Amino acid sequence: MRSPDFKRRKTAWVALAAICLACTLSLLFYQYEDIPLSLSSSRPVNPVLETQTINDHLNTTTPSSSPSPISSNSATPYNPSNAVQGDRRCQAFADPGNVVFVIKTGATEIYEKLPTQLLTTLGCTEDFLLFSDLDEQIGPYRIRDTLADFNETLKATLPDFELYRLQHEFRRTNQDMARLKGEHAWKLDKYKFLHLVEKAWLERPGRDWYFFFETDTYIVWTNLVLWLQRISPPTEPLYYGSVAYFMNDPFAHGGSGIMISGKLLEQFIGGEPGLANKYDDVFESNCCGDSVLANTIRKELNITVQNMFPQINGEKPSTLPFGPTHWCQPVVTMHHLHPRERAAIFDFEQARPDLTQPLTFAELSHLTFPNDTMFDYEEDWDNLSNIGIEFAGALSPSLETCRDACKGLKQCFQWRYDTDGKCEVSTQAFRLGAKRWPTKDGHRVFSGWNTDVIRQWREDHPCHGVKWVEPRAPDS
Ligand SMILES: *[C@@H]1O[C@H](CO)[C@@H](O)[C@H](O)[C@H]1NC(C)=O
Ligand SMILES: *[C@@H]1O[C@H](CO)[C@@H](O)[C@H](O)[C@H]1NC(C)=O
Ligand SMILES: *[C@@H]1O[C@H](CO)[C@@H](O)[C@H](O)[C@H]1NC(C)=O
Ligand SMILES: *[C@@H]1O[C@H](CO)[C@@H](O)[C@H](O)[C@H]1NC(C)=O
Ligand SMILES: CC(=O)N[C@H]1CO[C@H](CO)[C@@H](O)[C@@H]1O
Repeated sequence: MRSPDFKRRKTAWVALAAICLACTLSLLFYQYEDIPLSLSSSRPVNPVLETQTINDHLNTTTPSSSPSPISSNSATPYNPSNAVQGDRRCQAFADPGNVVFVIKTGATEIYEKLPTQLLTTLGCTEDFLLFSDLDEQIGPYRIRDTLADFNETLKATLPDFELYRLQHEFRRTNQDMARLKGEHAWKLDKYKFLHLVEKAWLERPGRDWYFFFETDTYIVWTNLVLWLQRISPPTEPLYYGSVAYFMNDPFAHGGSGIMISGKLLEQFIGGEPGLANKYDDVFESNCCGDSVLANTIRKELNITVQNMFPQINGEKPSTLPFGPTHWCQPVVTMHHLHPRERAAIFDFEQARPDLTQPLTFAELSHLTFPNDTMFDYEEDWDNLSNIGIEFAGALSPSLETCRDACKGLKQCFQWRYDTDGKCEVSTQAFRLGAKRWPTKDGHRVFSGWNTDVIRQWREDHPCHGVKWVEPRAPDS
């Protein structure tokens, strides 16, 4: 059941979301203005838009004839008025109560990314913890500075903490911190990981599970609850995630979500703070905080991450490689979602006939590749095809020969042609990809999909039951 202040919270967030939109829009007009930073590093802070100006976009936009594939399930459209009656995900599964949700964010991105996270993924949770790099109160939500107890000497001297100091100055002088967004925020982020884990445990000790993720992580709530039912209660120290490597050492990738059992944290953190401070000086030399977390768990407890990929993964509907490797498994997490992409998955979930059934990649593929309105050709689009095609006599192919080469292959899902004369295809998976605007020097990319091949493959591969991923050693 919802707490009585849920409606109030929701109203507050709708208002905040509106304010954010207004902020973002006004920010767009500042993008090429010099940002008056006094960061000691010479690198400029990234402007809001990475590549082109708004005017460039408007000028080159041509209306697409086919509908956007990322839209609500057309068979059973989600009626927004349903939202008033409640979120169907929560009706299917209430919060099991044995897991602590821990969200890591940063002051430069929080107003852009947190509202939709709260309105979608977190809509069914009873309890969660919000950690950032600045103490803030946003409406009813308290956001903690994860780095409050970080070694003061290091905090005052490490170049990576320049942004941390600057954020306090921006607050004092009432400036918009979203303008500080970019690589500096990413560099500061890694220092949070151990304090994050320590604070989560000390604040909510003794729960079965601790699930750490970020504001741009999407969690399929119903799948998460079904997964937790399968693995609870944990009787041993467990550390699950999507495995990545740094210097040959495996770690659970943070943006994909990291699931750690209480049994592990009990041994790792103990009853009082101290563990995190012990390792404050090791972060600077490591690329990533999630890697430091893995190394520290291994050092302290001799426990290694277990791989849950692709159930836990770092892609999203437009970049997922649908096919043999991503098909009958349930999708629990996705990463790098823009707020609108998040809303589209939310609607897709609400429109499912039975939310108590696991959502597989196969089913999710209908969000990006709807049976009837699939993309078949797009100009200025990168479809992430990745197998280079060589033509006889080292001839440079044309767009047509590239397209025909794909049609001639046995199972070619899609092709991509670029104006350098490169032709690439994909035979192992179908992926949507994204708009890719022409570069200033006129380089363009074109993409096409063999929709019949995709439809046929989908029909030939129905899922008989759901393949839950079993935890496995990183190298297996
Ligand atoms: C927009 O397109 C027109 C006509 O193609 C061109 O003259 C103009 O320079 C373009 N503007 C920008 C900002 O690229
Ligand atoms: C902070 O780090 C410095 C440099 O590594 C170290 O000398 C100092 O003892 C640390 N302070 C605390 C309180 O741990
Ligand atoms: C760490 O664990 C591995 C495998 O579980 C074991 O072979 C090894 O002996 C352990 N090392 C220590 C120092 O306990
Ligand atoms: C998808 O389309 C194909 C051919 O157009 C049709 O045979 C098939 O039944 C459709 N599948 C679904 C799930 O609608
Ligand atoms: C993931 C992937 O394959 N990305 C490719 C998209 O296309 C560009 C250029 O065409 C490549 O450089 C990327 O590697």
